[in-house]
Amino acid sequence: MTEKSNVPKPDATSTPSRGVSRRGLLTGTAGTALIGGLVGVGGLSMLMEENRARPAKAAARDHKDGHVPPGDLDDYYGIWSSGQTGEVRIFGVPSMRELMRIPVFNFDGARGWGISNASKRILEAGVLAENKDFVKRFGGFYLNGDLHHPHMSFTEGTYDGRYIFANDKANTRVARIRCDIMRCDKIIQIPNARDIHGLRPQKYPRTGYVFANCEHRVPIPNDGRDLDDPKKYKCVFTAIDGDKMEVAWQVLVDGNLDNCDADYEGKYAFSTCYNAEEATDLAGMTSAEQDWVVIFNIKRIEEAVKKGDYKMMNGVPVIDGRHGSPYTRYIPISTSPHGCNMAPDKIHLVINGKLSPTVTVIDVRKLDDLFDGKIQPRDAVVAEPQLGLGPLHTAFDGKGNAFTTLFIDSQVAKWNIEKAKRAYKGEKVDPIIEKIDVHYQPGHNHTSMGETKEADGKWLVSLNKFSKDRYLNVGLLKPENDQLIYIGDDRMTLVHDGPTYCEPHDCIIVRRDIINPVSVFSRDDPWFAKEREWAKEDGIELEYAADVVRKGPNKVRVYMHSVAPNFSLNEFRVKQGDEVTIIITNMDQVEDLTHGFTLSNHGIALEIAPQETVSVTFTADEPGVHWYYCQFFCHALHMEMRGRMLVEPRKA
Ligand code: CUK
Ligand code: CUA
Repeated sequence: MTEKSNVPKPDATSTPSRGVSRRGLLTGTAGTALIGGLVGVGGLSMLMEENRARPAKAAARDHKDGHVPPGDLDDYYGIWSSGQTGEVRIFGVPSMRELMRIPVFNFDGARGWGISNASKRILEAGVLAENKDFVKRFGGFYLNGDLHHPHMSFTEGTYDGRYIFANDKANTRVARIRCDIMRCDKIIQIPNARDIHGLRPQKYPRTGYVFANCEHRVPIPNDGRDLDDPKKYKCVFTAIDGDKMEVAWQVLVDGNLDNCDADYEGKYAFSTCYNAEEATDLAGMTSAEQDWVVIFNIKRIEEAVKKGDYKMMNGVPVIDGRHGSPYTRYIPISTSPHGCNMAPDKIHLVINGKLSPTVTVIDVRKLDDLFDGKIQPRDAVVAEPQLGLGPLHTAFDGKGNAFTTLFIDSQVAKWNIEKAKRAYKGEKVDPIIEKIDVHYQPGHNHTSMGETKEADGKWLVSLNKFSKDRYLNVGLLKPENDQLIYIGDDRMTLVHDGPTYCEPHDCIIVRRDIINPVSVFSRDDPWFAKEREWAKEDGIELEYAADVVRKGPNKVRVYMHSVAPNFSLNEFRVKQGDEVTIIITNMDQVEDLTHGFTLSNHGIALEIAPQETVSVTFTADEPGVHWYYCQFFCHALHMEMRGRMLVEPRKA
């Protein structure tokens, strides 16, 4: 049954076609023509169009001092993690302006993330069957995350602008963000693993695999067995198929895995590996002198999967890659190494010592011989310069130099890879070129395009864990301090301090031509495939809908669309206890004309992007009048963009 609303459907000819300007749109509909007369909206929007039309001067400037004048665009997208906040943030580099946040492992009331059906489908899919009951008490998904490592998909050794992948250490998940719409479209929880930490995409030939490290060892299956027998706990390295977002295979390892990276030939992946002792306390984990970097032989592992040399565990082929396995090699490194960074020269892998003042440089061209037994593991090491205290992560300028954060020294050391190799051979040469103070205690650092073959050596960001006295005192918790350093000439120059909310671990800096997001949804986007299915089933045209469709005694679907400043239904009627699904399509077609749908006292708020269809499902428990309104300021009559849900009491 379909109830008709009292709001006339706009006829097709009054709906503006794609490419129409905001001014054209605002003056083209009956409602806005009226408002134009009242408050001069037409004039205002014309002014906005003129403002925009001013040519951007970004191309002409080099922004060397980090200053991007008002109206200028940045040269790079900075993709920032947010640690325990659980989202991904987008910065402009070099301005360090925060441009946007992408909710992923968190709840976001502005975006309706965790409220809309689309976001819930994604979040709920990111829970393994064995944990479904457990997370029910949170509404069916985890409410927190710990997102350390956001990295873009690669094609042939450089960023390709398709996806950003990120880990959640808190709940053992991996997420994917579609760069065209800048939204998270998939989350998976990884079986057989605990607490995914290091994450890097395959660089060549393409991503392909997303490699993800299990950090904390547990029994597999973790069903109550071996509680008191930590020697039997296990850790796996996971390869995820980044196109399907499914686990492709896992490799059982000794120790526990920390950070990882991949080579430029598609042959090897690497992980730093600590706790060779397989202990469960700090003293035990650091008692031995030595841990490893584990080398994974991708071709051999793929062959093992093909020929069946694995155990199926929780639906995933698990290969035994512990010591003595043909699929891995363990190169000894001083105890508790941390960062794992492949250089853009495609040859050198840098392992950061953390507890040791050194970094270890491995020549990946020697790894074939290592796997063939022609050399010993340490023979792959070609340099081990001593840089300072607490080396955590290394970035590269593409000109043979490396930049290593020194956590304890609060410095970044710039050093030369060739010189370090000569020093390792015994020549009297100092590989360190320069050290710069950072404020304070840096973790990750990153250079512009630095983890790709297109590293351009312009910018370095040092992500410092403490800001101490660098900003106004804001109380108990201080911001972190992300510092921007110009590295395009002989000296490192600190140009900007940027406070960040807890706690970005890592970032990437991507040339702006590589990322090209859309401003308006395509009407056939899979993002709202489910809603299209419902509409088809109900014989509704989403784009012009103003319908209440009863699906059963306790089930109602409410379809509407929006054109600023109207919802096509300014009231609808349901019965107390109905399960109500509201499906709204934003028919505005100009960029930046986002609407919202907030239903008061129901905990419901949705973002509705231009040409997007959004839905939300809830139970109308409370009889009475409930206003819904648009919460994104979209029009001079934005405050009037609202309507009423009338809930009839159900007679007992
Ligand atoms: S880890 Cu945070 S400083 Cu999670 Cu990449 Cu090294
Ligand atoms: Cu639509 Cu405010």
